[in-house]
This record gives sequence, structure tokens and C-alpha cells, in this order.
Amino acid sequence: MRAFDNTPLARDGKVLILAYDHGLEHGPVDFEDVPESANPEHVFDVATHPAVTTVAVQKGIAEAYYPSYEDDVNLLAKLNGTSNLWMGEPDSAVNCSVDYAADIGACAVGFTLYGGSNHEIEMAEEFREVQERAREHDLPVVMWAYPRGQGLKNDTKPDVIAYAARQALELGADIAKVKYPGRAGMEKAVRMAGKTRVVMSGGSKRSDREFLENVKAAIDAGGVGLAVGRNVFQRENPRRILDGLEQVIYEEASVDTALAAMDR
Ligand code: FBP
Repeated sequence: MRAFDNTPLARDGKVLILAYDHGLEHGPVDFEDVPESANPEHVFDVATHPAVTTVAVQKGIAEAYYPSYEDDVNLLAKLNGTSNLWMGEPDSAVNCSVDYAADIGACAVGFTLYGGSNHEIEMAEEFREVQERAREHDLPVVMWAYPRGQGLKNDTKPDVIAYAARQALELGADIAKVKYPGRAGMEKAVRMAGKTRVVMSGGSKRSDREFLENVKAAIDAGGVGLAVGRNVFQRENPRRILDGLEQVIYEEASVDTALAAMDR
């Protein structure tokens, strides 16, 4: 296991990954509510907020925009990803190598594994190559542990999420990013993940209170933080919700305290 606590990926042992690969994974629809969110410079500016430990992007965005932000933002290179135009059984193309991620300044790498897909075997083999190469570069590995495919209709059932977290441990991920399965489900996922740390995936946009309550429950359940996209960049004032997240994640503050901090 690669200790990530002393890497730029962590702040006081906690993590807030600002995920911004939605243009590939979901397409322009995710940028409709807040048009400036389609501009990577806007999101890199948001990522300079001290609550954000790293921004997760695909290679093309990293190449084009990261050079202007490398002094202020830490980069997590998302190595695989697929568009929503793909209608087959869940799968994800490997778009970037670990060597190339290291060359462009990544402090960590991310990889999606669709456990339960008909393509799980190939994806797990691709993950092996990524994980072993990342060890050579001393880069922490974050697994987007997303069970989905053939028989798996509900990918947020607690037992399914716990299995995904365990799969991340068994395959050597340092951090498992899982869909939020509720407080009890998160506790189980953390237990099953052992030394692999667990972060909650943000999901679709919710109210400030509901979102912060979910994050608070994930932290109280033993999660080390959050990987979030839409609940930040789909807000008119993304820095405001980051002020609240900073309280909940790093200060372990209550949701009411966090909401008050957002209005100061
Ligand atoms: P969100 O916080 O917006 O859910 O982002 C996290 C993330 O994993 C992104 O990295 C990715 O683009 C997206 O969710 C994938 O969502 P899904 O595959 O569930 O539609």
C-alpha cells in the first residue's frame, strides 16, 4: 500500500478531489446549468481553493491547461474514460499511460474499474499494469470503484459498494472512490477496504444541506474525504460550497457550522 498521507493528494490525511472529466463521461449536458463550467480555466481557478487537494482530469485537459496552474493546483491524471455515446457493456478506454501522467506533472493517477461488467477481466488486467507502474513512480492510485453492468442494476446497494471497496484493496488501490451508499453502507465499505482509504463520490447536484449531510456521514463513517464534480462546478458560486466542505472534511465541523461558514 502506498501511504498517500504525505503526498500532495492529502491535507491532514484527508482528500478532496475535484473531478472534472464530465465533458468526456457525460458530455456537454453537465455544463448547461453553469455555462462557464465548460471552460477548464474556470474549474482550475476553483481548484485553487485550499479545500481542494487535487483536480482529476483527462490527458487532453491536463496538457492544454495544467501548465498555467502547476504552481497552484495538484494534478490527478485520470488514465481511462469513455464517452456516454458508447452504448455497450460498461468499459473504459485507457487514454493515458502512467509514464505520461508522471511526465506532465501528476501527483496521483485515477482509474475506473467496472466490477461486474462483461469487460471486468480486461479492465482488471489494465489496472494491474497501471498499479505496478504507479508504484515505480511512487504515485498513489485512486480507483473509481464503480460496479455496473449485466446483472448489476443498482450500483449503490451497500453490499455492492462494500464489494467494490474490497476489490480496490485486493487489487492494490490506495484509495477507493465509491458511490455514497448511506452512512451504514459507508461504514461497511470502509471496513471491507482495510488499509485502502475510501472516499465518497459526489453524484448529481443536491441542496447545500443534503450534500453536506451526506459528506459528513461519509467522514463520520471513516471515509477520508470526497471526489466531487457536479456538486461543485454546477453551482453559481463553487467556492462557497468548498468553504462548507472545508469545515466538514478538515475541521470535522457540524453541517450547521459549515453552512454558517459559507455565509460569512
Ligand atoms: P460527480 O461528483 O459529479 O458525481 O463526479 C464524480 C465522477 O466519478 C466523475 O469523475 C465522473 O465523470 C462521473 O462521476 C461519472 O458518473 P457516472 O458514471 O456515475 O455517471
